[in-house]
Amino acid sequence: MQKRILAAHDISCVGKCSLTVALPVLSAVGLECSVLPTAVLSTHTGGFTGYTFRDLTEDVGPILDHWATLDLKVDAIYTGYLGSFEQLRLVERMFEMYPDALKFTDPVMADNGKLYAAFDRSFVKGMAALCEKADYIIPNLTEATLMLGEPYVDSGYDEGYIRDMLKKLCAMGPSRAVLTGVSLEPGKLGAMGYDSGTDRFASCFREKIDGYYHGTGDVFGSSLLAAIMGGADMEKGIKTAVDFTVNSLIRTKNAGTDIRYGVEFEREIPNLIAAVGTV
Ligand code: PXL
Repeated sequence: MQKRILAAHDISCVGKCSLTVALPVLSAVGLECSVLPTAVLSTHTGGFTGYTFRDLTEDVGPILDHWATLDLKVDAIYTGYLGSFEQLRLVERMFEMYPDALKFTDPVMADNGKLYAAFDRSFVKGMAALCEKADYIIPNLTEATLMLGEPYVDSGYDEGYIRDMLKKLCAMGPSRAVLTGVSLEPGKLGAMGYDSGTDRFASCFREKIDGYYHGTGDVFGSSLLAAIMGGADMEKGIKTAVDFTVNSLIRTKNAGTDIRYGVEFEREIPNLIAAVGTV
């Protein structure tokens, strides 16, 4: 039977990120991607001004009420950018509705040491509480330090620091955590993860592509979830997602695309399908 993911993220109409990345990436490997749109924006909030923002919090409760009347089989819940503090509670309710689903949470709220435009410190606490209930979390270094109440360090750390942070993230509740945007040597960037069930770390690093490309975390997260649903262990999942992300970034850079408009991942999809196999 086809596996179903429920993806709770915003729709940014222009500037590829969140649902406009999760839908094509998860669908391409044969997964059904059902959506819970958290907000509709004319563009994402990074690098643009004057964007519209329609918070869909009022619709989320009734959507979940309706789903509760259906006999939905849900294999994974993928949460990302949430439109309001209240939605954190609603997502927890969705977690409770589908106890057997893999709860895969990207605590989207910050990057480069800074919270995104729509969020404040109280949201960080709420997101940390949601992560406690998830099975698999994929924060970047900024989000991880915010949730752990530690100062943000953007360079000069070592592998021990990252391993320690991964263990602390798993101690919050999830059995697996992957940190993105990790750099242990100049010119290299990648991700490192920890599986507390097997007590094993996994990582993959590639050449650092200069420039801050919006939506990169969503390209990574969607491809990691695709690989996991295809049966990959953490090591293979991280490698698949880092390769998909970096190869897409190289295409974007070579095309000279404005970095705000997102990553050119579409033409890398055949390689992702080859890596993941049939889900
Ligand atoms: O890619 C993360 C993201 C998702 N959705 C919206 C955003 C951002 C990052 O800025 O603004 C609306």
